[in-house]
Amino acid sequence: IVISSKLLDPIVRSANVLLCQKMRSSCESARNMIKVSTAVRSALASNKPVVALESTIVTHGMPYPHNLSTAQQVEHIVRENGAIPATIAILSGIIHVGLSDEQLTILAKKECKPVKASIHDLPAIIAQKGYGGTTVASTMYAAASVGIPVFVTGGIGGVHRGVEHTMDISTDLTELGRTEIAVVSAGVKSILDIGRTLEYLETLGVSVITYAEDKEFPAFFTRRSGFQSPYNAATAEAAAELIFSSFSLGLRRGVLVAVPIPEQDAASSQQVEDAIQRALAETRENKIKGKDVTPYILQRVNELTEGKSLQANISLIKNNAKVGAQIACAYAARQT
Ligand code: PSU
Ligand code: MN
Repeated sequence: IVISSKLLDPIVRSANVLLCQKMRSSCESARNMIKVSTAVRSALASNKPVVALESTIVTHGMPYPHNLSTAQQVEHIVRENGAIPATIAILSGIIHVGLSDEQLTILAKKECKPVKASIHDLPAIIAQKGYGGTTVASTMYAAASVGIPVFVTGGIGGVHRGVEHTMDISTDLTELGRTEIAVVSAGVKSILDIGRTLEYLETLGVSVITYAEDKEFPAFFTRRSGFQSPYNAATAEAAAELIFSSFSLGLRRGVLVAVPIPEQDAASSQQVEDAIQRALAETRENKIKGKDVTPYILQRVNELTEGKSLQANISLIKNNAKVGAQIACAYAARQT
């Protein structure tokens, strides 16, 4: 039997509508736990482009005051490029979507003792009315549940090197496999096993796109990882088109957009690699495990490269903010 796509189209669409309604009602109780700022709420209501931003980078990814100035500059770049920024974090047990400058400062100073809040940490932090910097996974969850289509970060978590001994695979990947949002990042840090991370994303059915003329998947601090993405998009419009078709199909998965760091900002790969090797050895010697692994390595790599990796980190996140805002604008235009 051949079913024409014309016939199938309304069926798929009505199934999607039903699904969305179901998702909304099951999220009803989450509404009291998620507070959307006025600016973000009105942008979403009028279909203006919104870009979600994570906050683990503020609470655990960078030292004060670099974390605060970077977060403020990133929000500024999103605005300059025509979108509304929605930084997501947990304050007094409530997930905030869109932070005031005052709230951002409270988190950046870290006196409120914010915890690294991934998906599995949310119940406890909320129950205990605590503070948290949301990871890629929990930011995806919060952003998607209020209808934000694009999210910008520095780098996502992935499959760790030595996974055969530790089983350490970031829940960021699991979330990409089940949450409908586009994640714009500079690829995956070489503190992780990049090849296995890409394999795992394929298993989860996540579309991975390199934002460049070619398909080489970037390695966060450097432009090349030696691995290929299955797809690439050279313009914001092309990326938005792909995101639009993923969402329209109702695949209910994320799309990963990997943006190579600008050439002039890339760190020396040998220096970073040496620092990573040393930091990894230290995590084994000092028995650092679980959620502490990523923040420990990030901090040590920064120390060992005398701040060079931090500088590269700041430049790439700013570049991602620009690209992400442009994609959000193209996506909003595509929808109307
Ligand atoms: N990778 C980076 N910088 C980061 C992180 C990852 O290059 O700041 C943070 C992100 O918030 C990411 C989290 O979601 O670490 C992943 O932690 P884990 O591997 O414990 O899931
Ligand atoms: Mn982990």
